[in-house]
Amino acid sequence: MRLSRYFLPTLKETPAEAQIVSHRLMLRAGMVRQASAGIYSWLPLGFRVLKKIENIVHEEMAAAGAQAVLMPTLQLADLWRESGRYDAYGPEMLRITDRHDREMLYGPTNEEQITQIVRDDIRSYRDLPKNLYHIQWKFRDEIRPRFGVMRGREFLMKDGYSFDLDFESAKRSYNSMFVAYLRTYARIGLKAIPMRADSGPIGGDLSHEFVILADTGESAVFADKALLAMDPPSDTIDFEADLEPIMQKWTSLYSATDEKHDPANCPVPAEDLVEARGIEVGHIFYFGTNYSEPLGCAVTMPDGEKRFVHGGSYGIGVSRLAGAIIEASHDDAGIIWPDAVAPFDVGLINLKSGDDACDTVANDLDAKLSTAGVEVLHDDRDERAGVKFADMDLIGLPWQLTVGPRGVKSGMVELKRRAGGEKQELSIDSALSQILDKRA
Ligand code: P5A
Repeated sequence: MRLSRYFLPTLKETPAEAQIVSHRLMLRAGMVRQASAGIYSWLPLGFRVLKKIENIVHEEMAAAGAQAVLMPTLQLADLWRESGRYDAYGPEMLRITDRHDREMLYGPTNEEQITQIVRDDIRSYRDLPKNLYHIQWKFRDEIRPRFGVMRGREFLMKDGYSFDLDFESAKRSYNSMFVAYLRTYARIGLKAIPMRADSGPIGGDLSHEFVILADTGESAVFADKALLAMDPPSDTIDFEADLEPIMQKWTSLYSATDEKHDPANCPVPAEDLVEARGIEVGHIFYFGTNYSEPLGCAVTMPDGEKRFVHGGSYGIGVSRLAGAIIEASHDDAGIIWPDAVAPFDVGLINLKSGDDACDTVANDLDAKLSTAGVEVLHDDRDERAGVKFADMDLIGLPWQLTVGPRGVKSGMVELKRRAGGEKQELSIDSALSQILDKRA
């Protein structure tokens, strides 16, 4: 992609309305623009990151046996009256009336909608378990939307729902999502810690939130340092196997947010306790028959008995993650994307666009990398070197490959790794093979 044609409206000035670094950097790097309070448009660079995160989520959900669907954003108020949440949800719910005076709402979550689908189409115990999810926009009329996409009113969530015959089977579904979440965050390049949580408006009696550590996180978290040192479950994990041992391993070590942490009763000695700041990037719930009973979602057992299904729901804050990654990975110059979610792999800088020798080398590098499947953002603009380097650092692509008039004479280019900042003078071929090797 040539930067001269790309829509990348970077800003030099720090926008005054942005209080936290991810919000500032997302605006400055031209990733998002605010449409109204807590509602954002995603521009090309930001949208690419969102899609990268979504792809990882889709792959990990598939590995764990969940199936993708797509439910609407608008739901019928009557469905929420059946569950009893229409009134209980309060002013956070955006309520809408259509031309026929039918009351509707912009979904803040989809427990009711998915339960209706399963209620209408699943009749027999033989059809369970099922695990269905979608990635869809949500709306919650937060009283104080802030921190950009981290606490929006409209935000993108992966929300999944499991349906099982009994607690044991539902716990297996819960465990598989727990493990899938650990893997998802690890693949994105984040260290996520599970914490025992309250279930809030979703309800139920078993719940964990997943918190990533970042100095600028909203809440204080306390954890056994051994938990922080744990490696995520391997990517060859068998989701058919009993995952309870992994679950136990991850939940037996102490972790708590500040609301739950009681220094007087903390089981971890002070020298083993880490205090950090965190951002909630996921939350999972087991709520038994809380939705299936009021909505009448039951299956017929072999003896003809009707049984209400046991449910769980599993959320990942997809749009929040874009901000959370930046909170966890940036420096004074800008964003430092983890390779897995970077909007492009390589920023190719031509220091002297219009110069034949530079253009030939830059175009050739662009073509070779692109052919090899490397995503290149090629800065072919007629701008000063300082502007080009500053923009590249700001948008944070993992590699910067610079072609300049002095180097090309002797067939040399400069390769910089954005994380760490090491620079190397290399021949064109070795620069290419370094980038390709690192990806392999
Ligand atoms: C689980 C899936 C639920 O809604 N129902 C379906 C359950 N859980 S949750 O904790 O309320 O939300 C799941 C994740 O969504 C992100 N999130 C937000 N992201 C941006 N702005 C918001 N206002 C917002 N609210 C929730 C969080 O990452 C949360 O863990």
